[in-house]
Amino acid sequence: MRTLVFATNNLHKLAEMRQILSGEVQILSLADIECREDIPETAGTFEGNALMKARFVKERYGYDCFADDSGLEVESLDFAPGVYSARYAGEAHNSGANTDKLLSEMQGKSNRRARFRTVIALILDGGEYMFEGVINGLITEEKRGGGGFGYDPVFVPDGYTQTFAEMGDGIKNNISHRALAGRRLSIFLSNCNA
Ligand code: ITT
Repeated sequence: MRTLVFATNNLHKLAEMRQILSGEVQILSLADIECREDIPETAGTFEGNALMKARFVKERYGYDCFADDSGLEVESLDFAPGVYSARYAGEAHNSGANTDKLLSEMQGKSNRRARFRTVIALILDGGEYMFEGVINGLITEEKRGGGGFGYDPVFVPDGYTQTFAEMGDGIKNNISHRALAGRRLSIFLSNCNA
């Protein structure tokens, strides 16, 4: 099985991606390669940030790797918080505060459509590749459920009645934006092996 570093400091993303790619890619964490730095992500797009994180690890640590930049885009908020999802309520990266701020900005809005988007940047054998995953859904009026992370308690994917935080990791990791992008990565890697 191929081994790749996943350039993330978000342990929830790490656990999800290990489940999504299980049996296909062995994932090393930043702790496994003794990278304890705060990786800059100052680009204005998911694509730019994902590439910045992957290049940082490749250039400083030498490993082929991939990074995920992701976030929530809400139609009636002009697609905010977008690339600022992790720090919507400030630099503390506090999920509870971010979600509270989102619900408060959404008060009184009748259009509650939103989407989660993930862009994965892969650096492999000298090449750079991108994979995207999107899932559409609705923002709830209040938080529901204790699973997942980030904005999961306020997002109900289309075709479901439960939030990502209510449905459990097994379902979320089968249908989420990260699962879709991860599956594209996985297909690419298996074609490279062929
Ligand atoms: P790394 O940059 O170290 O990977 P991060 O948490 O800072 O970790 P991002 O910059 O990509 O990651 O920000 C993503 C934010 O978007 C994340 O902190 C959540 O607030 C939100 N988010 C992304 N995917 C999510 C998901 O599956 N469920 C809930 N919230 C999610």
